[in-house]
Amino acid sequence: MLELYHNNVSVCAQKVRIVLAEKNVPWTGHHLSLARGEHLTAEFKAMNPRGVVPVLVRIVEESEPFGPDHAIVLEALGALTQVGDDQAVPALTTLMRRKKLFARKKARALKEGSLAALRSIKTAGAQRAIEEAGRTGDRMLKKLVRETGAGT
Ligand SMILES: N[C@@H](CCC(=O)N[C@@H](CS)C(=O)NCC(=O)O)C(=O)O
Repeated sequence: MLELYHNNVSVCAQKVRIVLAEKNVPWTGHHLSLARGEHLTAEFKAMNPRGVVPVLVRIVEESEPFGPDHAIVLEALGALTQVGDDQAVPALTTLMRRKKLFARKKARALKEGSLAALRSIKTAGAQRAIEEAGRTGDRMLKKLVRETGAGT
């Protein structure tokens, strides 16, 4: 299940709620009062150091990328190209190493998306994850890393 940290009057959060509704994606919400500064607590900033809403979490970690959530996970991978730091690297690493019998096409799309996101993130951690995948990944992953380069 996706979790959204949001606020009722924040237009930024409303946009995300609209997309989730349009796409019929179930989610649970955590409402934060901006007036009371609930977005400025240490706990929330650990999740989003910028201290702003909305924050949509667990898309990549807890969705079913080989099942009904495949398309939304691919979209999330597109968004993760914008992250610019190491936060998403562990989730992307796990995702690109996932395999499933008889789901070759989906596996390929997920691996390609994860690699593309890691390449755009461009940090040393992301770079290491790609190199490691090229050495120790499954056959498909190694091939994709070879075909697209390690991103240096
Ligand atoms: N596109 C930005 C927008 C986030 C944003 O600016 N959110 C506003 C509400 S619309 C916010 O949380 N403001 C609280 C504050 O600045 O203290 C993001 O998601 O990073």
